[in-house]
Amino acid sequence: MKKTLTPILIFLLVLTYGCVNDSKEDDIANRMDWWREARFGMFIHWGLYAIPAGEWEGTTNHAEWIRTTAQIPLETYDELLDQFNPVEFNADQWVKMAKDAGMKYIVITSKHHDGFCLFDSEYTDFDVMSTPFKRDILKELSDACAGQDIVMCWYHSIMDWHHPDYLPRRNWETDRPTEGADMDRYIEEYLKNQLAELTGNYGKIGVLWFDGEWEETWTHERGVDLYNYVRELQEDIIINNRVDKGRQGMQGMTKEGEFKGDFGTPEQEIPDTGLPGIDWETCMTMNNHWGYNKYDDNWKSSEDLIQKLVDIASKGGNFLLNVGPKADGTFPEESIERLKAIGDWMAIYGESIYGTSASPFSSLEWGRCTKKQEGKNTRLYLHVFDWPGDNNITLPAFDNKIIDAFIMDGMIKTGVERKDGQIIINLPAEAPDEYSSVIILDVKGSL
Ligand code: H79
Repeated sequence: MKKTLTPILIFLLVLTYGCVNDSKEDDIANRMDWWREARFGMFIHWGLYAIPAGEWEGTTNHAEWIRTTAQIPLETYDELLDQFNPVEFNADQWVKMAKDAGMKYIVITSKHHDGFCLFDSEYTDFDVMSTPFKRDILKELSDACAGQDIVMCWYHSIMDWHHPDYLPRRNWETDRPTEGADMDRYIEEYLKNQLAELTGNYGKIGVLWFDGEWEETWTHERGVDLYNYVRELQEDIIINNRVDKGRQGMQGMTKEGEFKGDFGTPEQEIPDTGLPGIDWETCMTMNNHWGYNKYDDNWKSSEDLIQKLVDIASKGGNFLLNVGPKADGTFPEESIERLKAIGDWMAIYGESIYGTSASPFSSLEWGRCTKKQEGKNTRLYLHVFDWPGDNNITLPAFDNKIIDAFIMDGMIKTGVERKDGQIIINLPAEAPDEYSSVIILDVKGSL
């Protein structure tokens, strides 16, 4: 009896394990679905630091780090509270600007390293309710996002230069004694309670984007615990890899090993190649600063930003593009112009970005490629950055049968032929788009 049952039991055990495993992977895929489809989001860095606008006692290279880069004593920094009154702030307008740019989600600083909270928190007075403005900015934004079908997400700094229990202090801070400070209490009674507020009071949240995890007080164990805690608060929430200690510097991908985090976070850089099966998001500024700096005029061109979005999509990543609003509650004019230009491009070419996956070609001298599986066939989007003088572009050889080629703007059919193994697509003399024109190539099967 025993002999005959054992193999059956083992078989059943293996079967159950297989099913459990599969369903776990399905859950992850399902919860990442909207994010993988979205490809493009807006980062917003806003807080008290918008008031000095990058300038402190004659130096002008500051932004959201100003309290540390200008070594401002806590008491002095606290005085900014009385000046925070962004009367021009209009949540619907902000969300509309993101939506019109083709962005699908917004990640805003609920709290940056300075500790100031843009929301009404029960656990601190260092929040927007202590300013003359007295309006919960995150409430207004999350309502606006819900109304315009944009996913609301929070950037929440682990590092905190304001809370008395957070350790370590900055090495130049001599007026804030560490006696009695308790990092565990900071986590259990402050950080976690605020995360409960942020996931409890504003509807469904898409992403929790942690930062400041590199400090020596933040450990792998604390990262795992925080990840599990947040996932219990909202089970479908997506959490970046800066919750744990696995980030590889500014390059941002997660190191090998048992590190938590649903996606990698390259900062101010784009990986050389995509990494199959790995979710990642490049976050980047339009000029040199995250928070508003009125002296920073090193703006990337609209063409550069559009081509960066395409480059990232062609490597299977997301693009989180930053805006640093001014203290009056408006976006810098330069940011508005760039969002509009990107939006005009996305209105025509959005389908070549949303829900696409990485290029099947390793490199293309004239631009980039994104692709979409459509039933049994594959649609390739060929993004031509450098319009050729000889009226055609060449693709490396592949065996799939070619169905058709189109100029995407207007879906105008164009010629395509195979020659010496390569695929040659005919193009009109003039580029249809000044930034990046897209040619669609439909082929049989998968690539
Ligand atoms: O919120 C924006 C910046 O304020 C914040 N992240 C973006 C999204 C940021 N914090 N620090 N930095 C950017 C640059 C600091 C990098 C370093 Fe490190 C921290 C260098 C050494 C410690 C992390 C760990 C990167 C390299 C090693």
